[in-house]
Amino acid sequence: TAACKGVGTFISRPLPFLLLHFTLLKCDITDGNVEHLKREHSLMKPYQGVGSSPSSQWDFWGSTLVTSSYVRLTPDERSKQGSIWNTVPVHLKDWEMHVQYKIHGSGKKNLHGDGIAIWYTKERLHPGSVFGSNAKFHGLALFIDTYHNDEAADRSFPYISAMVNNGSLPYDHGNDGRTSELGGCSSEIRNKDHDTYLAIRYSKGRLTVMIDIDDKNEWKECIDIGGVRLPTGYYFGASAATGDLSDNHDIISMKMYQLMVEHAPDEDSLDWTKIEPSVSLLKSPKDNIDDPTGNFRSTPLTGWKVFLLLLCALLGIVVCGVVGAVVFQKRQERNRRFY
Ligand SMILES: [Ca+2]
Repeated sequence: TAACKGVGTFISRPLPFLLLHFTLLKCDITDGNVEHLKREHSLMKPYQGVGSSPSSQWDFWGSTLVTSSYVRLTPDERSKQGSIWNTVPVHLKDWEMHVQYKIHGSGKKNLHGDGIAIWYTKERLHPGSVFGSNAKFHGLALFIDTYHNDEAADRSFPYISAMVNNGSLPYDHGNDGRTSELGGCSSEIRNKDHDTYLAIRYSKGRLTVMIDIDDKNEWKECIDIGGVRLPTGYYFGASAATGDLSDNHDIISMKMYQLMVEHAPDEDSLDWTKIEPSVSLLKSPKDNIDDPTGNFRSTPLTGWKVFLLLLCALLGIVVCGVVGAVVFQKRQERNRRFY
């Protein structure tokens, strides 16, 4: 069916990818995507030419160290800041970014910090106070926050959260960005023996963040919100910072996939570079699915769905029939006894 046409294309993929994508590509998440790796927006081993040549597609800054097997944004040392940025603006309307990373260090529980931020922003290579980058950014940020700044808050760390900003809202480091976050989840991502993964999907106004921390090739949902508006023409990046407490903040890869999604002609003719980053929080993501103006189109009833509905209805009728018959029989028996 049209709603599930992406699935077939993954069969030919290597197994880890097949499994990763399979769980993400449930037909109810988006209405049919074929993914393509976009090399110009991807950062992969052995990171050839990163930062050193004029034709390089990634720049780095600060404490960032590029080796042949990882990009270390900060070492496990105090007061470091580093970032890495794609030099090519993204002109895709629907995309999925997979980040493979590792946060590790000698600090024991609650004695490590501060974390990594993944960015899709107008600004690039703009150092600042938010995980090494600009606080009043334009666009999307995803924070992998390993240190509990606001101890009064009732949540466990590390905590992953998302924020959309039009440049007007500063991220508040003191309360771990709680006042500006759109959603998030706690996740034990530190000091794992294996790499950890994060997938950020943006399609038709819906932002979905999935995590894979157990090395089992299974995505777990962390964030799913609708009504998110992001322009094209922004840049992907990653940054990290340490303070009094520290960690190694390593990016292993950032892989960007184009999602093949159809848009209405009037939507397509808009100048997507002019969109101002925003979120309409008036509706829940679930409401978005049937919203004709919204950014997420409802999936038509496909063959197997109709079949399931009919099956349920049929089962219902059979169950009612059986129960009815049993009740009727019991009554008859009772009546007979009294006669
Ligand atoms: Ca924090």
